[in-house]
Amino acid sequence: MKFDQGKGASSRRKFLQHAGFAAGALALAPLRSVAAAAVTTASIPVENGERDLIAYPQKRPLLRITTRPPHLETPFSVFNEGPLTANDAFFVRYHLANIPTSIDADTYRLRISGRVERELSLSLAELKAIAPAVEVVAVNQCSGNSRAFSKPRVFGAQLGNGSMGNARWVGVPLKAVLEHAGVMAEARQVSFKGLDQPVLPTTPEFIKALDIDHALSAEPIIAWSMNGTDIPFLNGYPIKLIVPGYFGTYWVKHLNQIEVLDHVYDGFFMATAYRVPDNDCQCVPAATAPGKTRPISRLKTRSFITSLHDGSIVHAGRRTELKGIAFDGGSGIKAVDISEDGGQTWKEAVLGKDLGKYSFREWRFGFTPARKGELQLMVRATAQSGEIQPLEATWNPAGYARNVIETTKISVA
Ligand SMILES: Nc1nc2c(c(=O)[nH]1)N[C@H]1C(S)=C(S)[C@@H](COP(=O)(O)O)O[C@H]1N2
Ligand SMILES: [Mo]
Repeated sequence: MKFDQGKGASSRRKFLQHAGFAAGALALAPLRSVAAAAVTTASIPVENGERDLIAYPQKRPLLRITTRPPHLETPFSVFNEGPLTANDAFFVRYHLANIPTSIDADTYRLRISGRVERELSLSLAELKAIAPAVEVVAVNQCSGNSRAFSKPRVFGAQLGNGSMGNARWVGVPLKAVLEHAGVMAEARQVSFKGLDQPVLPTTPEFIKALDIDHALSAEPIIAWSMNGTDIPFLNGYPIKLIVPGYFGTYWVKHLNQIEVLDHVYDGFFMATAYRVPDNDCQCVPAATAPGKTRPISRLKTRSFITSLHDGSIVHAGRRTELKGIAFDGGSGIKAVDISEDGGQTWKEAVLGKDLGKYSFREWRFGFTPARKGELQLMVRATAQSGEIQPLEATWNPAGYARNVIETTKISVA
């Protein structure tokens, strides 16, 4: 793909046009031909689970959920490659069809306004100079990850388990930037907006907000580096808000406007969308509507087997090494357990290297299946916070924050 990587004299990023992307009529042909050499479809195990595998610029073929805007999922096998998700395999999600197709890093500005002592308009160089860079390995997971498995099924993008990824992010603390601007005493929330725009004036802008205490905590960072290199265009180049432990909806891409507010932000993507039932399980009885809701926030504890999938075959009497990942909303993983008997008894897996409490934690488990036949393997994580995955799936109308104990059905031959 011929596009400017920003390594030359100019750091202008302009590649979606080369992919035929900016054309109003959506020139799919070049995109198809990119992916043609690879497998062209894949599926997730639900009705209507067939997906095209499409390669976008800087991306290997990913599962296409929608085209305009691009919404791509990571094929699940990628999560067996290691605890960090490669940039070219990382999922992509946008809400608004008018996404940037060309970004000039030299003229890019991040504006900070609202209830601040000094309004700022920072170049990327000025942003980087505000404070020493910090690094965090953190999971970005879409609120609707695994939504397609909701029963009864729910409206929204029918996502499998691939709308998540784990990366090493480098940037400056949001707190340092806000303090540079000088936060006024009446501040209650901080809102964040990126370069993407609605096509129609009636469509709400994608703006997210964090409470002031959260925004001024050590957690959120404004990052420019992902796994040691520039953030891929579709993942938010040149800068993206990283909110470790929080669902991906707050991780605003192509971040260019920060506003300190003296009130709770009430735009569509906070007040209407991305809300969960206001109770401990964030759930309601299936097919009912919640009374009170609140904005979705921290990730729930999850774990997956990555080395085997439904239909995998292992051999009786032969040792099998299981491998997988686990994560939670920022307390860190305490234990991962495996059950071979439908959840009656559990055996502890061995945890892999600790990359930090916001990261995927790899785990391994060796076992020797005794009998031939079908075998259901279950994996369950317990977080340092004490949170443990439920055996029964909970339900909410948007299919958010799924975290039921996963079962992988394999055959022993
Ligand atoms: N500017 C912008 N940032 C955004 C969004 C968006 O639509 N526009 N979507 C959010 C949602 S819902 C998710 S899940 C993550 C996905 O991040 P990724 O595309 O880098 O994987 O981006 C978040 N940041
Ligand atoms: Mo999302």
